Order: sequence, then structure tokens, then C-alpha cells
Amino acid sequence: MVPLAPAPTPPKWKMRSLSPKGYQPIAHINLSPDKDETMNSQAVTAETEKGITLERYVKEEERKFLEARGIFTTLISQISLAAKIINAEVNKAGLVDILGLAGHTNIQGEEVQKLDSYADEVLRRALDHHGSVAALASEEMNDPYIVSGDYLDDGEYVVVYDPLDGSSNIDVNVSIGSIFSILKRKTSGPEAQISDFLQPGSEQVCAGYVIYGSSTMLVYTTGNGVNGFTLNPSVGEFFLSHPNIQIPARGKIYSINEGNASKWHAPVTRYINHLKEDDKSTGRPYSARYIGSLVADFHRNLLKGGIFLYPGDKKNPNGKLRLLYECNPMSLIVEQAGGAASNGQHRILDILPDNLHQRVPLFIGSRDDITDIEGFLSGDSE
Ligand code: AHM
Ligand code: MG
Repeated sequence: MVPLAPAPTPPKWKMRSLSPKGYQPIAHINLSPDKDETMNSQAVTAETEKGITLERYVKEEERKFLEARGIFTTLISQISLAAKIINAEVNKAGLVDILGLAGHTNIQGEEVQKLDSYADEVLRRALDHHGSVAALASEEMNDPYIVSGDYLDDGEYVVVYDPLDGSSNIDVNVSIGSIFSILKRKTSGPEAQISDFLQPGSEQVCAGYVIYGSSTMLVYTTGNGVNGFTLNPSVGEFFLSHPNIQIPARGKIYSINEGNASKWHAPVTRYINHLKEDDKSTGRPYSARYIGSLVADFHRNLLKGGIFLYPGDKKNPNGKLRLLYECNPMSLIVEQAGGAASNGQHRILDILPDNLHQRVPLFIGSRDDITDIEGFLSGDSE
């Protein structure tokens, strides 16, 4: 259980040095500490003490962002509310035999909604009255949900999400998650357009995920490092439990669906064989860990180090994972934690999307491991 800490003395905000491939400061919103030397240093300091609430952390962080005006506080708080509601339902998933199977009627004769469409609706309803959210796009919806003018204030942002990723794992009690990404809207007409979503991932102003696991955690970044908050279910509040997450530069874990090995291209096969070789000096062999829930596989590798691969193969040249809903948010998070994400040739965050549901090969994790796989794919490495 995460304890409530007494009010801590605000520590100095630590600026992290960025690797050459690292995330560059977001241009259109001031996410850097205030340049005004006259400003009280307390006011430009974000709390990083373990045990403070998510809400307090976001507020403290926002004080440094002159343009943010409390928008992220309410956005993150709406997302965390949705996460708690989804979490409550996920926790009941084992009771489906008693309450009724999704897609069927329950004992009261009511139709039981599938958990992924339920999660989709919860997130939409949590965000569509926000005022700053002009449109929502979800892996569950073919087209974006454009927020009506009545509910728009400034409508400056669009939000993209995968409401329940890894949903094939629900009925076997394995961790699943929700993934989200926030972009600043580009068009200025009365309604948001698809083009507002089709921006490279480097333009995200916030990205995060919620993992429904042995405990429920919300992990997010606004471009100033990555922080993880654990839900204390007895009080229904997220508390800072993992400040300033850093992924090790090299891991010892690889995560890939080896059932697809017969369809892999030769460099991927060579790379995976390389990881299995015995060579103490380079930390091999690696351990294989694959859950089949991106959020869970990613979260483990983020904390322990390692590489997750969903490559393009002979059957699916672009792999399986979606650029906007899955790859971009995870890529911003991993870069902010000091790692890297690539489609094999290019940084994921540099890809200009051409459609909402676009799939891309994904190689994501510890920086040195991503460098290695890129070497194998380019033919430079054995
Ligand atoms: P989903 O969005 O339909 O749940 O699919 C995405 C999931 C990811 O969570 C996971 O990494 C991947 O699919 C697993 O795919 P596979 O079963 O092909 O290994
Ligand atoms: Mg998904």
C-alpha cells in the first residue's frame, strides 16, 4: 500500500540530459522550467516526493508551465477517473460467469457490454465535456468522435486512446491496460479535423498508460521525464510511487511473439538467435518474457530494461500495433525515460501518419538494444 507522506520540502526539479536521439522539448507549449530568473524558484519546482497524490503532482508540475493554465490538471484527473472506473470493472471480470458473459444478457436480463467497448465509452464520456478536448480518436472507433460546439471551450487539444489494450487477456486474469496520447489541435475551424490527429508522435504534449495488474498504475509524461502513480484502492487515489523512471541503457529481456518465427524476416531471426547465444561479456543470453499485453510487456521492460519487438513479417509487413494508439504514446514515454523506439529504420516519433489506424513495426526499449536491432536490420551487424 502506498502511504500518504507528510508535506515534503519541495526538492529541486531535476532536468535530465537528453541523448542525441532523445526527445526534444515540445515547441508549441512551454514545458521547460521558466526562464524568468526573477520568478520564485519554489514556483518552478515540481514535487517529486513519493506518496503525493497524482492531482497534487500535476498541479505542481503545471506551475512551471506558463501556458498550461490548469488544463492538464483537469485532463489527467478525468483520465485517472476513467481509469478508476475501468479498473473497478476489470476487477470484476472474473465474475463474468456469475454476472453474465459479455455480449450476452445477465441474470437481470440486461445486455452485458464487452469490457473494451465499455472502457471506450468511459474514456469518451470522461473527456468529451472537458472543454479543451475538440475530438477523440480510439482504437475501438472507425472514425473520430468530434465534440459538439456546445461542449467546447477553447477546444485546443485532441486525445487519442486505446481503451483496453491486450483485451484477449481479460478472461484469463492477465494484466491489461489503457493507453492515451494528447496532441495540440492544428486546425482552427469550428470542428476538429482528421488532420488534427495525423501529426508525428514528437508533437504529443502528453502520453501515458494505465496498467491494471497486481496493482493499478498510471504512468505518464508531459515531456519532462516519466512518473508512475499507484492506485491505493482503499482510498481510490493515485499516489506517486515511481518518480523519474529511467530505463536501463541495456536490458536482459526480450519480448516477442516467437510463435510468428516462421514468418520473420532473416535479420529478425538472426537478432533473436544472437540474444540467445552464450556470451557473458555482453550479458547474453537474454531472458524471454512475453505476456501478449503491450502495456504489461512494456511496463516490465521500462522498469527492468529490455527490448519489446513487434516486427513486420512475411504475412503482416507492418506488424500489428497501431502507430497512433499504441506506438506513439509508448515511444514518447520510453524516450523520456532514456530509451528508444524505432520501426527498424527510423525513430517512431518522426513518422508522419497517413491514417488513423495505421500499423507500424515496433522495436522499443533500452537504448543500446534498439541500436543493436537497427544494426541487424540494416545488415551492419551479424
Ligand atoms: P489489441 O489492441 O487488439 O489488444 O492488440 C494489441 C495487443 C498488444 O497488447 C500485444 O502486444 C499484441 O496485441 C499481442 O499480439 P500477439 O497476440 O499477436 O502476440
Ligand atoms: Mg491495442
